[in-house]
Amino acid sequence: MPKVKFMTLARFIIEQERLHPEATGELSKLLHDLSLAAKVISLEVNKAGLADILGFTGDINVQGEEIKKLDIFAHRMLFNAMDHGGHLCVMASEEEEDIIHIPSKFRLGKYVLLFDPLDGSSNIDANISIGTIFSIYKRVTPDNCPGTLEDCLQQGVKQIAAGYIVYGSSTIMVYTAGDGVHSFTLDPSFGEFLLSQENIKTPKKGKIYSINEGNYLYWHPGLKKYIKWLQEEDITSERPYTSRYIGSMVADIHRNLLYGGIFMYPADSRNPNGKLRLMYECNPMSFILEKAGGRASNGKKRILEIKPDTLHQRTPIFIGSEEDVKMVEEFMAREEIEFNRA
Ligand code: AHM
Ligand code: MG
Repeated sequence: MPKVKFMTLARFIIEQERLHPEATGELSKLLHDLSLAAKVISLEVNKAGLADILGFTGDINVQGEEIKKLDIFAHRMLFNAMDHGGHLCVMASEEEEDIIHIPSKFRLGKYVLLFDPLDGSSNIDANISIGTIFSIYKRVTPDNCPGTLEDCLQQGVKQIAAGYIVYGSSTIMVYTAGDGVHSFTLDPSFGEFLLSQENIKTPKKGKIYSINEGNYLYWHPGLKKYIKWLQEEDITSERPYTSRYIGSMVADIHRNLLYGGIFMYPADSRNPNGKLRLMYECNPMSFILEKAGGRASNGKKRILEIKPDTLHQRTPIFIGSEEDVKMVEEFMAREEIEFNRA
């Protein structure tokens, strides 16, 4: 009989902790609580299509309860799973304008959690994969008071851990606590995340590019040339590339992490800062990709080195295989010079 490594997420986290004798176990508990929230969100995402069939399309259900949009549900679920563990001092979410305070009894923890509860939620009605993204920092303010905005506005390089959950044909959680990137697949029959890939490394170069080409007209000239270059035939550099774009960042980046390639959400003449959010979308995804051997930049500088000013600020992003990201940076830098000379 082949030997199967039956490793639950809970057991894996404990075993990782043993490798670090200085660990207090608090980060492990945070990851565990996050996985619990992910299981409940996953169940709800799977039922999303039934909302119409069962007639739950209004704001009130048959019990007289308010029916929440799925992204609000995911936001509340994460808050409820994370607010009373005692390991956090503050949270922030895409769904809340300001930082989220932790109830007074539990708010002296040493960690900070930022999350996008349900990214790509405009895809829900079409049954397309969506995801949750999270980012964890150590607090920078004194630990005898509640966390502040300063604790949330740290550079991405300071992340202690980051991860995402993709709700696709199966539910997969990918995380790194700095030591490697690992993925776990949810077994729906007994509700456990099981180790599916340990120490994921993304290919140094891929053959896939992912970008919303509908915005072509508004792109930087260097980016236009890069995309055209990807489409040309050249056997030595394995061109033309293949285009794959779901429009759901977690799913697009997850695929490229495994197969190699580049995901781009650039700035353009209509949106000079791009679309995606630095603190809870780009930073955690960049931390994961870098830990898997990839690269992530805003076209000029490493995403993880951007100094944040506000909680919901946006940034252009080019993320994926190292050689591919370097190549688009080169194209844009070259064009910038010509652009400036003109
Ligand atoms: P959201 O945070 O409102 O869900 O938007 C983020 C999503 C990403 O998942 C995806 O990469 C991007 O928006 C797609 O945008 P576009 O439709 O402009 O291509
Ligand atoms: Mg989002």
